[in-house]
Amino acid sequence: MNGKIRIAIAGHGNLGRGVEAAIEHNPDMSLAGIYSRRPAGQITPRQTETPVHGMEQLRSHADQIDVLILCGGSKEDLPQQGPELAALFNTVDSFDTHARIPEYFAAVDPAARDSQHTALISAGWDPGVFSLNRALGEALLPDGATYTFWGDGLSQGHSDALRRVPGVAGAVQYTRPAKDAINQVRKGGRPDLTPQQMHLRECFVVLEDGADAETVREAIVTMPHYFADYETVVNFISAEELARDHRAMVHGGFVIRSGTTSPGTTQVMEYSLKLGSNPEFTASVLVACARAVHRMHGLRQFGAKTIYDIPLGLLSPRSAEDLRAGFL
Ligand code: API
Repeated sequence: MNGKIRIAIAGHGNLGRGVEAAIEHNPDMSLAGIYSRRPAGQITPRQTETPVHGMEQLRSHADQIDVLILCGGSKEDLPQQGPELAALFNTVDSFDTHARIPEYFAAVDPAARDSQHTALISAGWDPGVFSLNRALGEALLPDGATYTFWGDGLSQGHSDALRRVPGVAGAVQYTRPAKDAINQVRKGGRPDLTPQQMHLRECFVVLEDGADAETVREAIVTMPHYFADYETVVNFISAEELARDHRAMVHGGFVIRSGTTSPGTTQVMEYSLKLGSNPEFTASVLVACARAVHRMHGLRQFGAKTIYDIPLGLLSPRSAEDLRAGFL
C-alpha cells in the first residue's frame, strides 16, 4: 500500500471527536480533515494542524480523501447524507436504527455502486461487533437461542433521538438490562423474552423554556423504533444536572448464545464489552472498518456493505502472513 490511508470526518460531535482520537492510534492512517455544518471557528480539533472545513467543501476535496467517516445521527442526518455522500466517497457510517437497516442499505447501495464506491453501513458495536457475534453464535450452535443485553449505559442513538424532540434542550438515555435475565441465560437458561421485555429505557431530559413537560413525555414514550415498545421512564432535570451528572458515556453489554449439541449438553458462548466511552469505542470500530473499506475498494468491491461482508483480516493492520504466523 502506498502511503497512509487518508480519512476525513463528516460531523464533529462525540463520535467525530472519537474518530480523531482513534486515528492517532493507527499509524497507517492520516486525518485529512474535519467537515462540519457548524462554523469552522466553533470546532477545536485535537491536533491544531487538522484542517476544518464546511460540509459544502466536501465535493471539491474528493481527490484528497480515501475514506469519509460519517459521524451524524441515524434519525435525521444519515438517511440524507448516507446516499448523497456514497455517490462521492468511500464511506463508513454507524446507522443504528436496526429496524430500518434494510431500507437504508437499499438507499445507499445504488449510489455507491453507480459511482464505484464502497460504502460500509451500520458499523460500530451494536450494530457492528455484536452483530458479528449474533451470527457467529447461531452458525456454531444452530440449536439454541441468542440474547443481546445492553447496559447499564448511555445509548448515543437514543440520546440523539431524544434531542430531536420539539421542546427538548438536552437529554441522555440510559439503557438498563434485566439483571436476573442475564444470570439465567449465563447458566444456560433460555427465557422466552423479547429485547423490549429485557430492557428499561431511562431518560433524563432538560426542557426548553416554555415547553410543556407532558407533551414532551408523550412524544418520547410513543416514538417508534426507539421507545414505543419499551418500558420508558422520563425524568426532567436542569441543564446543570445534565452537565454535572451525565458526562461519562459508559456503556457495554453482552451477546450470549446458549445452545445444545447433544441431549443434555449445553454450550454457552458469551461476548462482553465494558466501555469507558461509548463514542470512543464506536469510533475505534469505524476506523478499523475504514481500513477494510479502503482495501475492499482496491479489490473493486463496490456498493453498500455491512460488517458481514468484511473478511476479518482486512480490519487488521497486519498482513495475512503476519496474522497466520502470530494469531492463528
Ligand atoms: C442501547 C443500545 C446501544 C447500542 C450502541 C450504539 C448507541 O439501547 O443502549 O446508540 O449508543 N442499542 N448504537
